[in-house]
Amino acid sequence: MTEKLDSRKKIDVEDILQNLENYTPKRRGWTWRKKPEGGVKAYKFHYKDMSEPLKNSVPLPAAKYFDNIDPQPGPVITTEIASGRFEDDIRRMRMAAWHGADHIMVIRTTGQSHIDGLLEGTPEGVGGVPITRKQIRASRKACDLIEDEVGRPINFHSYVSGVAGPEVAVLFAEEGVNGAHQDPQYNVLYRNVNMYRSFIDAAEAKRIMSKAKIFQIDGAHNANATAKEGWSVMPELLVQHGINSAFSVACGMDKNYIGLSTVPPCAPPAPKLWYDLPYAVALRDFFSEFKMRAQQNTRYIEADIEEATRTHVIDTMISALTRADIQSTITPDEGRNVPWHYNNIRGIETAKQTFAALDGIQQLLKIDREGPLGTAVRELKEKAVCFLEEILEEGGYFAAVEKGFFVDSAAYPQRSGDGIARDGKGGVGAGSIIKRDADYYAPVCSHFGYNKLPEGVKKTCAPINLCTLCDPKKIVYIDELDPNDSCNKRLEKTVKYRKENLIKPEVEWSGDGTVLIQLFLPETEEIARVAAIEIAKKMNLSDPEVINTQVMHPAEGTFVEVKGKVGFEIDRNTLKIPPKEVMLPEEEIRAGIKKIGLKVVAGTVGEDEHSVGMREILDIKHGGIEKYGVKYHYLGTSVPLSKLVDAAIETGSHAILISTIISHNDVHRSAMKKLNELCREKGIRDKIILIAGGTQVTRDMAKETGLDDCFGRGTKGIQVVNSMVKNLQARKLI
Ligand code: Z98
Repeated sequence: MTEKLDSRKKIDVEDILQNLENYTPKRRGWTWRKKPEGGVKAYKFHYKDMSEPLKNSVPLPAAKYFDNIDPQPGPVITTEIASGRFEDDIRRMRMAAWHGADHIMVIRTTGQSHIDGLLEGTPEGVGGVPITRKQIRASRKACDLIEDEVGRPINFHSYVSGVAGPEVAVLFAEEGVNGAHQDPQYNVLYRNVNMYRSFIDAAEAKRIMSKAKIFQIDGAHNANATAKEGWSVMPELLVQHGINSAFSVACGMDKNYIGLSTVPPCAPPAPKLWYDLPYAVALRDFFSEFKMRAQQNTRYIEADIEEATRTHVIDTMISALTRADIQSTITPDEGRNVPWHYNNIRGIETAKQTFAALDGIQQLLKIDREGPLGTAVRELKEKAVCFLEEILEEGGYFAAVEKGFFVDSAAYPQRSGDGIARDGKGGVGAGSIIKRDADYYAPVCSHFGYNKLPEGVKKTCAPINLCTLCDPKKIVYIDELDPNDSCNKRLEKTVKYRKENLIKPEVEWSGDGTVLIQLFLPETEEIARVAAIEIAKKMNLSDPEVINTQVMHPAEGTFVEVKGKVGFEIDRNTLKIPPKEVMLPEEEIRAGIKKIGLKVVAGTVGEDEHSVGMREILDIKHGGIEKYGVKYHYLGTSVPLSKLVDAAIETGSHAILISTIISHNDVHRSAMKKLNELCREKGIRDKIILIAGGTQVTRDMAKETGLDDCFGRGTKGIQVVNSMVKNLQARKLI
């Protein structure tokens, strides 16, 4: 039984599945990040709005220049995980948590919202995971371990909307799910669930969620994702938020647990800020007592990851400039038709980097309400109020839905007549509402509405000796119902990739073999698409599919991304892994160089006129050794070895760096050996460091040629100074 995760080992999914029938979550209810008063100090910086750092995490790539700090934004960061196999999602959750996600939403499988009851077992899903007790319990159990590993609670989340809303809410309350989407309007508009049934179910579900401290996210953002012009429905979005929030409060929910799902409704190339900023401000004015769960605009995302990232950055800036309690991250994977889990990580990184960069923005910049922004905010609010008044005049919410008030593409008060109209007598679950009898009594807690307790009964569930919410031991755990469509069967097939020595690339599922190739073809888009598939086939990729193209020029060429699958595996045991070089901290390197006043002579040796590689290693530009304080004498190209040695003696240098590129007849090897011999002859070998570099040079040549170190293609100045300082330390010269 895994008690604690080991960061050097993969999470053991089979082990998580052991003894699930007796597992109860360690923690229940939603949690926010902790923002220390007075901000957070990290490296040489003082962050104003950041939250407590993690115990274990993967920082942003540039963090290595800043002592590897990993500042964590104030808002909770969401990622959406949905591969169709929960056993694979568990590994994704761990990676996401290490990058800074603490709200993990699991999208459920297509069509589950139409099923009037609970699913059991762990069948494979399409477009998401079938949400079942086993799937939730195993995922929450994994989250319990992961949150200990990273040192911050993880909020696990899925959906309570749909015809089985109340049943799902009970399931979530029992299993310690921390957040859920719940909005009856979502059922009505997008899933055609009967409108009356939806609101009755919602009352019940919200009551249960409320008692379990499950954070609620509404569904208003779906209108700007569905409407023809997302930005034109802004007043309606405010109204939809208002309806769900007011209804939730009426059902007994605490406002701190009610989140508005808000998306900046416009996207570039439109002048986005003129729509999105007034909208963000109006929303936060109206709903100041509620939590804001901001999400990037997905309405206009297609398959281009860079475009999605740019929009994400701007949308996150709007959050930072106004307010977000939760920032959701999403990627263009819907357009690509595959959940590329590493894109989840990229989305999390985008939010983390943007919040770090914009830390304290509200102390530097103020929203100017005097100018056009104020006018636009006021206009939006007025339109939202008029929209609500019109709903009342028409006979209320249900009448307005019947008349197609919602998701009408025109900017209110205009109407295009293309809204989503629903029949009050129709939809999934129509005719299923039954009035409670006068003696109606349900012996369960968190129940909404009329409930006639028998005489003398104070606690509702006392006559049945407690309900499942009061006594979790009463929960009936059902394992797999279909032994074939089960995680056990699927895990058997992938064990070789997870626990044994076979390696296969994966994107969606363990061992799926999926890879993405990026190529440029000097052809028109039409030709490039077809040619790219042929190229992928010649590379032996199966099921090749173009997932993105970008015209570089209509005639000159096209960038294409193709996904496909490889059929082979690599045996880890056959790989020769070079020993990992441990680099000294940059501060230590600089201090060592300063202490000795490190000087070197350098030159390209033999008949060699190539000097670019050597100059890159020397010059401060592009991070050469000069950057770290090393002084150098560059003697030029085709320098005789003896001249280098003499120059080293004359200048009192500590090292000689030679570059050799031409390698016919192994001249590079003989030059390297000769340098060592010359230094010995002159009696300076024990005082001087000898290093060679070049395109044909490899690390292991040092031993063979008697030099101190050798470097090949792609070497950076830091590696050379690291080597020199280590060498000086070993010789006790510093
Ligand atoms: C998000 N990217 O909000 P189905 N209920 C509500 C929803 O908004 C959604 C569902 C249920 C979005 C995710 N939202 C999309 C209020 C979906 C989903 O019917 O099982 O697909 O329920 O983060």
